[in-house]
Amino acid sequence: MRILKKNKFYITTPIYYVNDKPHIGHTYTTVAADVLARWNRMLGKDVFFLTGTDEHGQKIEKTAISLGKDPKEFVNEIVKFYISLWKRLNIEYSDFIRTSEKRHEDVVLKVFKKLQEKGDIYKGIYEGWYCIPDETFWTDFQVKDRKCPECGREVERMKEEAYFFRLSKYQNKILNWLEKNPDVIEPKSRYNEILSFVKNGLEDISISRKSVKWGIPVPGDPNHTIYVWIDALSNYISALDYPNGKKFKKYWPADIHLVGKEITRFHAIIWPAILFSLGLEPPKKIFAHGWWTVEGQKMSKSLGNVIDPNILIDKFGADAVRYYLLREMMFGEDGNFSEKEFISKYNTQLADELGNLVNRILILAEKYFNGKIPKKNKKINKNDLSFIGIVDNLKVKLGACFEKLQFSIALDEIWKVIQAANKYINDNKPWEEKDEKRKAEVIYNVLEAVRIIATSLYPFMPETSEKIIKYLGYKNYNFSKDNLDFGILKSGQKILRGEILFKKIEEIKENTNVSKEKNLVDILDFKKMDIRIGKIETAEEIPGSDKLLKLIVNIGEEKRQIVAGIKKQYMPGELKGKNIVVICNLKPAIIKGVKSEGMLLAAGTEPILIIPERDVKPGEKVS
Ligand code: ME8
Repeated sequence: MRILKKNKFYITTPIYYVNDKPHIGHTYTTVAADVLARWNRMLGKDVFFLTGTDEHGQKIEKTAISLGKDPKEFVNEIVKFYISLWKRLNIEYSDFIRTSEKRHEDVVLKVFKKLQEKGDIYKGIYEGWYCIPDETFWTDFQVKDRKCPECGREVERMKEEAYFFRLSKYQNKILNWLEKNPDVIEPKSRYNEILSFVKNGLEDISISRKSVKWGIPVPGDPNHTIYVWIDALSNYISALDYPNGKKFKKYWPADIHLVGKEITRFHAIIWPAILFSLGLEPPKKIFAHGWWTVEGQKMSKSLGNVIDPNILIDKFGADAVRYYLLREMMFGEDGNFSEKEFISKYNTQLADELGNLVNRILILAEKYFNGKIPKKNKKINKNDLSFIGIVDNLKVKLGACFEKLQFSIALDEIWKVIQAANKYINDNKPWEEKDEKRKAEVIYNVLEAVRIIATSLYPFMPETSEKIIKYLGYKNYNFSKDNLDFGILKSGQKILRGEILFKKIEEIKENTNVSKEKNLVDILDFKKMDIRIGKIETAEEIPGSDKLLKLIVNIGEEKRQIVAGIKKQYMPGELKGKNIVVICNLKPAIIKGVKSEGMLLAAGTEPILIIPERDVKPGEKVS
């Protein structure tokens, strides 16, 4: 049987690491993919939209261990945050792949074996910078001044046996592919970057690690696990049941891999090389979008400025979040998240312009036409040609924008129609119109514009679109591109007046709620803290310091040296034998030249130690 491929559309997001909960960056890519998937469904295509999670590797293994959890148990907990967020945001994916699933692991093993059979894998020595306490290898690119980028401690040059993939063998093939397909990587700046990187020469890459246990073992050599490149990238075909699955035959090659700009090389060089080695076609497009910063700064846990999309949804609703993310930032460029800007866009564009338009016209139809869609005139009044032209042109403009993934421009175009409709009502003042026919005509035209606006907004704001369509009296409605034509709205249909679409939000002054909330520690952050009872074994002064004492504290299975600023309150002699509360899993710090491997909990500006009321064993967890 021949499989009809022409009308299919296969779109993917990166699979996200589950070492933490999703933030607006992950949300952005997934919402953009959902918008594109919905638009392609509107075009009548058979869409397969894949997202998922990247669950193996050292970082996840370590985070799990620091929480006293088995990695599988830990990833099972975190993945729920992704699944529930996507549900709240109405992400209609076709499949959600997890790299810890058996179906994925089976395919990764097949891929590895095929590359081996092809002669593209060999065993060699991987050399890199190694952080001994962290048990992590780093590349030259990641290490500055011989310091571990994670903990800041000195790294050492180390060698490890590893499997390598012959990336260098595919240099010419990749170069040819890039040169023949100048649009295959977008935006253009990324394409140029990749092209010159490939021209400079490709080196073979290591594809296994001995030091990582939480991963898929190399077939026939279980001391090694398969490193992220092959494991993660294979998700795009494992979800399709490569090599023999029907889905694979139907949907591969991917029409578009949406990724953030930092993983472009990974997708535009390593992945096509693996595919060439497997004898498969490369993806048709890789689009690398830009990065969100928050109030001008990089989002990071240590800065405490990571934006939790759930808080935004609680406050503004799922559609407003989807809208803001895609309207604010040009797809492909970087953008800045600001709650002030969010509220301003929400109030002016969603509440004033869109919300008011819908509300106003429904009120007019209710008042003058008994809550029904008024009669449509057979012939268009020549005074309305310009307005109807604007509305009717929208579908062509949208088509062009979606073709180029210009989401924010598509929204600009929809808003031009919303503004034109508001202006048309103001100019024609149907409430003053004496001629009933003309009054009907004006109100019909606006209601029809509203139907087209709702249809065009469907990929971006599906809940809002569905509400508007329901208000226009539809029970079943097909969100399709054909329904973007003017003149389809049926006269006589009974309209509904539901709740207001977007209630205005009061302006929040400088200290926004998000910035207050961003200082809140969630349960996951708290669980990460290892807080225990410690017994002070010795305390001594630190020469040259009038505040600090050096303590040796027994925290159960080990003793820690801790530097504490309590000299003014306590004499070293009185501290011996005291039980205190200690945070045990902080990175060691050097204070006044003395190493400190933990922190005491104390209260007040002249800190007084927090001491348990009764005797508790050293090492006991504080919860
Ligand atoms: O890289 N702005 O996973 P990850 C915009 N598992 N987008 C952002 C962002 C930001 N500030 N931060 C993250 C991985 N993203 C690998 C991918 S794919 C085979 C393996 C989005 O959890 C963006 O899409 O670090 C970025 O590429 C992705 O999240 C990285 O997610």
